[in-house]
Amino acid sequence: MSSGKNKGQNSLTLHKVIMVGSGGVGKSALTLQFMYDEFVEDYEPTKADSYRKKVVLDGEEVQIDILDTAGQEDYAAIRDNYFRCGEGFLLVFSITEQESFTAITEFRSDRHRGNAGVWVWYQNQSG
Ligand SMILES: Nc1nc2c(ncn2[C@@H]2O[C@H](COP(=O)(O)OP(=O)(O)OP(=O)(O)O)[C@@H](O)[C@H]2O)c(=O)[nH]1
Ligand SMILES: [Mg+2]
Repeated sequence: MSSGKNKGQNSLTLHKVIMVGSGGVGKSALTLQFMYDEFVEDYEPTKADSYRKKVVLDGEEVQIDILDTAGQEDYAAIRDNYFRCGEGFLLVFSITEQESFTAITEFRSDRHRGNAGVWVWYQNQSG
């Protein structure tokens, strides 16, 4: 992740990561796995949820702020508001759903060209 100039409430460096991808590809499942080491089987479409966790990164204790966005188009307006503040983006797609890969590819190239954040593609096995 980049410069780390943001500071959290208790002065730890804060890194902002945004989960991006179509509805049902597994963004929330991945987020909850990272946060609580649990796999959630139920599917409840997300509007927008945020999480914060302390981790050690390159020997330094930092805070990771994860914004789990909505894949469902019904919530697109809420979701799009958040993208500006991202520092790192995890682009999630399902290996069983070609359109979910097309969606993140278009998202990356059309709407956020020039964003200096870190972009990571993640292939999930949803469905
Ligand atoms: N088989 C399988 N199921 C998965 C995997 N990841 C998530 N799921 C399931 O797929 C469904 C949707 O997962 P979510 O994590 O809620 O999907 P999402 O991307 O957050 O969806 P939205 O919030 O609507 O954008 C849930 O029932 C999960 O349990 C996976 O890797 N394999
Ligand atoms: Mg979700």
